[in-house]
Amino acid sequence: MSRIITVGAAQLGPIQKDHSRESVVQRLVSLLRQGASAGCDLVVFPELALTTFFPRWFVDDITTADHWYERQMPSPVTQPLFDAARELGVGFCLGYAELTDDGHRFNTQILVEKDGSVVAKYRKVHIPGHEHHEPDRPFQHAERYYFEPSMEGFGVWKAFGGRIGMMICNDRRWPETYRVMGLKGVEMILCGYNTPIHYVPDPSQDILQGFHNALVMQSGAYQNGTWVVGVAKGGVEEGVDSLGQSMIVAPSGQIVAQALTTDDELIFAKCDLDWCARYKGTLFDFDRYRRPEVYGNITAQRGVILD
Ligand code: CDT
Repeated sequence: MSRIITVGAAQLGPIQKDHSRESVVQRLVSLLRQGASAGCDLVVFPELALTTFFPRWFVDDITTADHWYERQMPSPVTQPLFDAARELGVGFCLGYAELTDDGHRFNTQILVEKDGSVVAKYRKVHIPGHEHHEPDRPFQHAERYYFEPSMEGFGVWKAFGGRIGMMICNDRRWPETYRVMGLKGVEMILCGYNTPIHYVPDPSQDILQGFHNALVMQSGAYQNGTWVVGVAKGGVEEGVDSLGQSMIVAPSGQIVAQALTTDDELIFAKCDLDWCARYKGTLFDFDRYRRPEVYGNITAQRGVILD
């Protein structure tokens, strides 16, 4: 038996500050149409896929940044994407900045079914970067100023014939992200990212960005017996070069498709969800082999405690 999801990773090239939402939505619809032609059931877009990566700039009054956030989804501007999904019978996953009615700001990703209905919303748990203006940096990474961390944690939803989870960018570097979803039986994790090549706190990591990106997603996939779909917004955006290398990773940890450019580019793969059982039922048979009784520190403490 096999349960196949044909999934597309719709990498985006840069979105500059002056690019309109309308023009970006057109790019997304074009990628969704390419996905439909390739037989995709589901197309995954990057983190903050509607705008430039605005946390690279600091503003003293956060309300002057409100225009980067979505107050409703769908909205009149994003409706064409939902209409295209329904017309084509292709679902999608979309990252955007969310401003709630009661003033909360989240880095959010939604999962939309083939009929254009929203089936799940995930808000980023691990918020990287800094809270305050750091004027000595060549560019800011002020996500901790612009977004609050989700208290809802990681969900897994029954959709597209399988168990689908979501994570956003920095979440992919933390093994707990995958394991919490692994414990809910996840079979495919969808992840959008914006990863500047230059890591200001330690530039020695710059040449390793691609390696680390693959390392975390391949190990997370293998150790939890799940597909992982990682999708970049890459290229030079407002002078900041960001990683491409979007990829689809099998439960074996093998990369089955990878983007070659740092531009708008669709890659896709036929993903057999039943492949997950080979790992979940053998080496990573959690119920048989895990030892939660000795893992207490993982949830009891945040940082290192030296004896
Ligand atoms: N968007 C995002 O989470 N980016 C981070 C950059 C490194 S932290 C400054 C990432 O983990 O890729």
